[in-house]
Amino acid sequence: MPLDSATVAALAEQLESCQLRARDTVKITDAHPGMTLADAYAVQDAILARKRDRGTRVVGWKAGLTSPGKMKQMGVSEPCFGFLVDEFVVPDGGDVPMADLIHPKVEPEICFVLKRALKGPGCHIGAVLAATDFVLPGIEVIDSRYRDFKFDLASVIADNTSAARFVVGGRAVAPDALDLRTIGVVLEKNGKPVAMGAGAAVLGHPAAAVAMLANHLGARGQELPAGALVLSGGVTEAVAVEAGDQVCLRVQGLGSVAVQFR
Ligand code: 0L1
Ligand code: MG
Repeated sequence: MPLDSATVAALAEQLESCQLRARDTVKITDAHPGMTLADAYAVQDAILARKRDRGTRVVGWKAGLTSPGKMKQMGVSEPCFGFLVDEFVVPDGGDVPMADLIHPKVEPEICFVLKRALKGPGCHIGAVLAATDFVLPGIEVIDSRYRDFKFDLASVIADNTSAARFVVGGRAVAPDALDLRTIGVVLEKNGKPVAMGAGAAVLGHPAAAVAMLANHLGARGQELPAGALVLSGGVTEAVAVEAGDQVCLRVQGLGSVAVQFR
């Protein structure tokens, strides 16, 4: 049975409060086992509305759970989508205070910046590549608000797909200068490689994740505007970090981007 609007608002308040105070909670489907994915996106929308009411700006979108490694790691079977706001931005080489987060992990991402709007339905890899101004490397810092990162798909969607921080940097390159399926990524922690993979790990082609996101938004009467930044999903499993860790992502042809935790 769909959640009523008071319950959606209460769950948004609960999850956003956990994010802002760096406190965890049990997954919300424990109390609401009948929650649908539409309910989950309604909670996510309500979290965004709370942030917008405080003057927070949307600066991008993300696809999550887009690689077999991530789906297996988290025990779910389909991608999910979330928003990125200004409070999540970390400059390249910047610091992330651990006190602001619960149990962060990092993911290597191929990021797209659009020169033209993209609107589903019917969006496909070709449309994404034609609308992309450039791609660049990014590190997403995810921080599930759920205890021990234990959730199901509805719970994680409501929790804005664990979005917490992100950093983009490296070289911005037009997508036709690269083969995004075979592009190699190496994620290093404290100077040692800890995860590696190729772009094809993201739904066969990272642009496929952007197309899915555009189709998801299109079904809700929304679009990705010109200038949108999109994180297309972790190329590898996520890697846990702790205070003192330095993380560097190197992407073939796109240079590197870094972040540190203190
Ligand atoms: O960006 C992601 O792939 C994360 C999606 C949410 C699942 C998780 O917290 O690992
Ligand atoms: Mg991600």
